[in-house]
Amino acid sequence: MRALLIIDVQNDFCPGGALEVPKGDAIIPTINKLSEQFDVVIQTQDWHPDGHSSFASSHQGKEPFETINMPYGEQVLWPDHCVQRSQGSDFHPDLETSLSQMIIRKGFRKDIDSYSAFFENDNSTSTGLSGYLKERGIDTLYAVGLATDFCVKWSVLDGIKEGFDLYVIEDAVKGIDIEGSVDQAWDEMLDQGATKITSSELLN
Ligand code: VGL
Ligand code: ZN
Repeated sequence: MRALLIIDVQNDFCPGGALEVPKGDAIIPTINKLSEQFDVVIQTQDWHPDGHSSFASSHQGKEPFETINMPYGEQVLWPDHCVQRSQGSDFHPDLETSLSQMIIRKGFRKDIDSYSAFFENDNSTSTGLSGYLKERGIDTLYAVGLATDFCVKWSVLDGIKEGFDLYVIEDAVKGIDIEGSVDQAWDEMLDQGATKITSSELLN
């Protein structure tokens, strides 16, 4: 059985948001159409506490988009974004959320960031999504949302490692693109066995 996985379509990742993905909102109409074609729709929501360790503002003298070493490895520092209960953490108002059966929140532990829908950035703390999908008999995922080069990429790579078949819908994802990171993300995803498709192959 297949599921649509809608990653982080939240105000802060859309134009005007704290960590905006250029034209991030442009994929929303396509995602809404796709949702209607799926029996199972799952969403993720980036959901950070105030003062989260991935925020540059939590590290003296650091600016957004610099990197630091965390106990679990290298971490890009971000502007404050998707703070729990803030308007920026809400799903974009145009996103159809009523068809979603499960919303998985991630990044709520202050000391670990979580790009992936499956594992936090330490690569071992599970969000529980893999077990949820397996218990429901879901073996194939179609990934859409934001951002191609971070949360989409890590969700796809971890999903493959967890044994799922992963399709990435090219016209329903958008990236932040730091120094070629979108092209690199595609290379990594395809290299690890993801399949790139367009929404027209699924919509009729
Ligand atoms: C994301 C950076 C920080 C994402 C989340 O959704 O891609 N990127 N937090
Ligand atoms: Zn985040």
